[in-house]
Amino acid sequence: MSSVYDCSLVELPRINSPSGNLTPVYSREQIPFDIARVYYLYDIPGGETRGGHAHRNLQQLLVAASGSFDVLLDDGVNRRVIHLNRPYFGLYMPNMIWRELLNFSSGGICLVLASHVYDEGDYFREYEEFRHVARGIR
Ligand code: T46
Repeated sequence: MSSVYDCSLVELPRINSPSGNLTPVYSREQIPFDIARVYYLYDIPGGETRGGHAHRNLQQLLVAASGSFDVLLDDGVNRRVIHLNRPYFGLYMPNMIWRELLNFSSGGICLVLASHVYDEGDYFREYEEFRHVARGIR
């Protein structure tokens, strides 16, 4: 069973040059899963929150590709808030973690590397259902 303490900040490689910087990410190197999907959140209106769900199986790496935002993590018992504001740090999240993304800066972009393709059946979208299942597994 995953806990919020299994969520970790991963420092990603940086290739710096006078013309700008580049960060590569490889499956099973910086992250413990094979990347099946990439998506990104952008044009987030001020004050909006994303997430508000958990995944049965999905693992992800979240990166603030531009700007910053906060990630509230909840395993059904404990809560943590992680601030992301550098494109060379990623937040690794195992499965069974409720997440809310909030306090997006203007122009903030959240890049996500995911272990599985999109599957609505993988979501818990009701917090009480998630908490009940998560606490039952513990
Ligand atoms: C998470 C945060 C960071 C797709 O069709 N394909 C996709 O790959 C995704 C992720 C979503 N969708 C559709 C499903 C919904 O109709 O886009 C709509 C919004 O999806 P969702 O509610 O998942 O969006 P967010 O931004 O609230 O959450 C997503 C991830 O689901 C979540 O795991 O950590 O981004």
